[in-house]
Amino acid sequence: MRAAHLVLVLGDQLDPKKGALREALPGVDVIVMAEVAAEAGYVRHNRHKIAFIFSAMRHLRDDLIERGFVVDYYAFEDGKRSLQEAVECALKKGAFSRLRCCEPGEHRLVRDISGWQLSVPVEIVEDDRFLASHAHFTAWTSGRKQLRMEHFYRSMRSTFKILIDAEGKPEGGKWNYDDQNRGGWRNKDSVPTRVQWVHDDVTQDVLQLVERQFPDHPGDLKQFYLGATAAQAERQLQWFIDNGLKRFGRYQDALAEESPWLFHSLISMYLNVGLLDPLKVCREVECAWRENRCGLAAAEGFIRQVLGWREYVRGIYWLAGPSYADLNVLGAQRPLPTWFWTGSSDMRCIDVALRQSLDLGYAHHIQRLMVVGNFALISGLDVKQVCDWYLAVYVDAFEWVELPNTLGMALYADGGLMASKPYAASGKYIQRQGNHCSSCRYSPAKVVGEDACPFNSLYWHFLDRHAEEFIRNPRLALSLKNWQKKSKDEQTAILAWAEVEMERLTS
Ligand code: FAD
Ligand code: DLZ
Ligand code: SF4
Repeated sequence: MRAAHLVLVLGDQLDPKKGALREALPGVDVIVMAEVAAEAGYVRHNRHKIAFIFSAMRHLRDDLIERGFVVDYYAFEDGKRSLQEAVECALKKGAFSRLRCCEPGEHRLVRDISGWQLSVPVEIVEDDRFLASHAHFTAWTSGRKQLRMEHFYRSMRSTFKILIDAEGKPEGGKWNYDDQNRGGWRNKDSVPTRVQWVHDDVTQDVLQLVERQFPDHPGDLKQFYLGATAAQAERQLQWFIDNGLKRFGRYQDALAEESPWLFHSLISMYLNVGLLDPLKVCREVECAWRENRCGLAAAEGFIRQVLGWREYVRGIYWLAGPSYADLNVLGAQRPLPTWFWTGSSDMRCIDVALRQSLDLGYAHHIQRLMVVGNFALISGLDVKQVCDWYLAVYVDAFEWVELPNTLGMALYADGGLMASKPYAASGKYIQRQGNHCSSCRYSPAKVVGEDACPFNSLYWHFLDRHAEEFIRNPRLALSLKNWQKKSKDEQTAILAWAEVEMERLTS
């Protein structure tokens, strides 16, 4: 029998068969888990996120104890301020040959943990909750001029044989059915009611704790809607496959007044903390298609998100290194408006997205990218402040996934490492994708004037002020041409109005 290890399990590493737990021995090793102020407070995390993580941690603790492990668990009100403090306290309680820990999902914590001076050595094992290991992603990047998601996604489909036919070709003859996934919301379909959980005593205790301890954080816990166990996460996935998947593709990019989640899966938070396994998720969705329970465009559209985007952004985060967070190639420096914390901008699409983000910790992809992110991009909001806001408000936000999506995809602050063009759009796009504009005080058809949709003038201002940087990008040629076709007088009026709007909306 080998010497005992102290095994540190972080709040987003809750798969009992993976990470540092994979080789843990019941009856020999001791597991340490800690709810600590440093992790709960490094940004103003949404209360849903803190409650979800604490409750899921406590459920895993109970599960591990049932499997025969000793778990040294520090609850928030035990007062341990940092993970290091909890680990030092746990080390004093036994004789351990080392501390084992799975690689955290943030450079900040990797740096911290690697620097701990403890009475035993620290061993950090690779995070095997992802399909593409660091070596896999690095090998894929080798010799490539551009690191486009689509190419990575195709290689992942082939490697894991997902939606691949007997001859090794993509099912249906095409890799990507994105052209069928852009429907707007016209109120023609009814949105199914979501799974409602009856929260057990563990979750009820945590909800009260979070109300008590985090009064200044966003999040309306009266609406707490998350499960906290792998079984609940699996039920959410099954619910989605039965009720959402069929229409997921068609309405993937839709924006609706009626529902925060439309036909989206609501599984990102479970995947990100280890309550769901990404490969299993992809296989179950593939299986639903093979059994004729959804169309190919829906299954492919969904699998692309999990097998493609999710693994790709993680690869980019680790490849780019800690300095990625400092990039700001467009020099965006306007302070984040205070209404990001209240949802009172007076722009209907933005306020709907902000309020659900603050109250529930959830917004779907198009709200994050084309509504909130688009506004931040075209009005030149400070990149760091925007990224911190995204890291704080969303239940599923961990830096490895939040940063590339926000800094790279939404804000184009990495100059195109991730996105082949900035995701900038005028009010017309938002109008086409949904029904917010009909209840807005602004008109998406107007560019200048008190009732003009602010997205319109800001969009042209963005293109104009960065024209030199964008001129060589073929994907922006048409937009720039449309701008240049306008008369000088019109351009002057639009630019002047955009400046008035930027000042008013961001001061
Ligand atoms: P669905 O729409 O049902 O998609 C299915 C799954 O695909 C998601 O659960 C998620 O695991 C995966 N996925 C889809 N798109 C992406 C993507 N671009 N990157 C990574 N995974 C993806 N996702 C996070 O998990 N955490 C974040 O902090 C986060 N921040 C984002 C910030 C911005 C600016 C943008 C544009 C996107 C961000 N995303 C983030 C990606 C995506 O918006 C969320 O994963 C998705 O909205 C979660 O809701 P869902 O589970 O209902 O997803
Ligand atoms: C996000 C988070 C929060 C809110 N609280 C804790 C905690 O109290 N204890 C813990 O171990 N982990 C927590 N986490 C998750 C960590 O911050 C996470 O491991 C890093 O963000 C790296 O992904
Ligand atoms: Fe948003 Fe403009 Fe439409 Fe108002 S008019 S909802 S601000 S896109």
